[in-house]
Amino acid sequence: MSYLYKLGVRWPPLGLAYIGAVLREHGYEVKIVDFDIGSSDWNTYPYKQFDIVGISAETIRYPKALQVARLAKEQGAIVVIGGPHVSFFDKETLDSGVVDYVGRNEGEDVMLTLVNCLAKKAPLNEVKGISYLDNGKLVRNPDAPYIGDLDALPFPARDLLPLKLYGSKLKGRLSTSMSTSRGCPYNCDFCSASQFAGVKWRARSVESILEEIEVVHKRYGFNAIHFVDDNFTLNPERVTSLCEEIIRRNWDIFWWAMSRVDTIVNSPDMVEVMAKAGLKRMFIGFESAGQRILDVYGKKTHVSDAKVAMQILRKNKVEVVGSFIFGGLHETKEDVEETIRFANQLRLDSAQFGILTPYPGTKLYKDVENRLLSKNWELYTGSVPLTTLDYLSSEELARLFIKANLSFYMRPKKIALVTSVVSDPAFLETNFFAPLREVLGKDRADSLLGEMKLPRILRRYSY
Ligand code: B12
Ligand code: SF4
Repeated sequence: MSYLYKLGVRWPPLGLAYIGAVLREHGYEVKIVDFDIGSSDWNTYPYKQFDIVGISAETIRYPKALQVARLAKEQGAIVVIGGPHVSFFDKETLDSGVVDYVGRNEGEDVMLTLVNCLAKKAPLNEVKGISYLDNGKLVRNPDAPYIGDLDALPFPARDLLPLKLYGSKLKGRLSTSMSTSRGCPYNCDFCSASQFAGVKWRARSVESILEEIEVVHKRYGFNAIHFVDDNFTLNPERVTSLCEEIIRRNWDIFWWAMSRVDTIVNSPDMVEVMAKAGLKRMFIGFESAGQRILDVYGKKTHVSDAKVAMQILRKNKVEVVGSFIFGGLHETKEDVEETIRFANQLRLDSAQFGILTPYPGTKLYKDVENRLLSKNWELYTGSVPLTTLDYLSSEELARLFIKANLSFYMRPKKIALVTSVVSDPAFLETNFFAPLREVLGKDRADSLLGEMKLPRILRRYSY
């Protein structure tokens, strides 16, 4: 369980729900099982009831996905796996010997074509976007084209999921997730969004989004929505039209979205109408206080925009979750400390500090492949040092990561969050102490945690 799950950030697997909807539309019987929510019996699950088992895996869950694949294959199912990890590591995935097909990138068309071919026992060379082994030799069919018209997709099959069990809340209201666009033109070095979903941003029409909001709001009874688009605000006109229509229809919904500082600064009017239409919280990737570092990350934003964006959001009473990354190859202790101070000065409602993590498919991954400290994918959570850096040791980086979190959250208004995390020793052990020991070795990790003079509540659980 990731710390986000622990904090109640739990959203349904929309990717599987989209694929499920498409397969069902074409007459196939589909079941979705989420082993994070509802059923945790992955190791005793009767996979033999399915002809085909499709598994979704990002990096952290990839090792567990292979365990599930092994069981499904042992029970005679055809195993297909997809998602943002395996799309870039098809060979490694197939070499595991427990996966029959990797579906690369967007899965709806790929999975449907594959399932159609398997059902007809037709040759697979025409199925775009899959990789498989033929007599031990990797066959990587050409990429499937990105889905051009997202409006043509059915809405995710939410009825196949235990929706209410996810329990994510926004300002006290039970919320669920929705996706209104795919792709990202910015191609930041540390993020795989542009490689995975393309640099061309593809957006659904306002009408299609309104129709889905209506279903989620009226049929499923959710009064809050998390928009998971990487760049919800990329086209301010689209957002403004959507918001005006939500206001006109008098829908009482709260919502959350992700954006960049530049769009906020360039479109204050858009923020105003978003707030009127129910926007309550925004996730913004500030990433760093150093312009040089933002430039190295290829983020294409200006540090000077951060405070202006905050003023605009504050004025409209929108809460802000700021994301910060440190551990760039050439970052110094002073650089990181400047980012920590910056995060504390921005008057954010919450902050997510991440250690720069090389996810497959990113430019960063290629740059640091020969500096990796571990390829245990379960450690790729963003809280563990995973590369050697020019000016910071792994201990220093881990120390700065702890300091960043404590300096931000050990304040009277924020302390509840720290308490909820540290009051669970098993959780801290699994998510923080054990990974640090694995990467640094026991002695170095224990000496770091001892030396950190963590507040009593943390120290009590650190050994
Ligand atoms: C919502 C979200 C979350 C939610 C959980 C979502 C969930 N249950 O799925 C929360 C907030 C909990 C979360 C947490 C984290 N997330 Co997140 N998250 C997202 C986000 C923004 C949207 C996911 C989504 O719904 N997409 C929309 C659907 C339609 O797309 P999809 O899920 O990719 O599915 C498509 C394809 O992947 C494919 N596919 C998927 N499954 C399958 C299966 C088969 C068989 C086939 C053929 C195809 C296929 O077809 C689907 C339909 O086209 C994505 C970014 C993004 N835009 O996708 C990041 C993303 C998935 N997260 C990411 C990361 C790094 C994290 C964290 C590590 C962040 C952190 N530091 O804490 C944690 C780890 C959580 C954990 N697993 O323990 C990375 C993953 C990179 C990687 N290689 O692993 C992403 C890609 C962001 C990014 N661009 O870097 N996340
Ligand atoms: S970090 Fe944001 S802006 Fe940069 S590529 Fe990823 S989704 Fe796009």
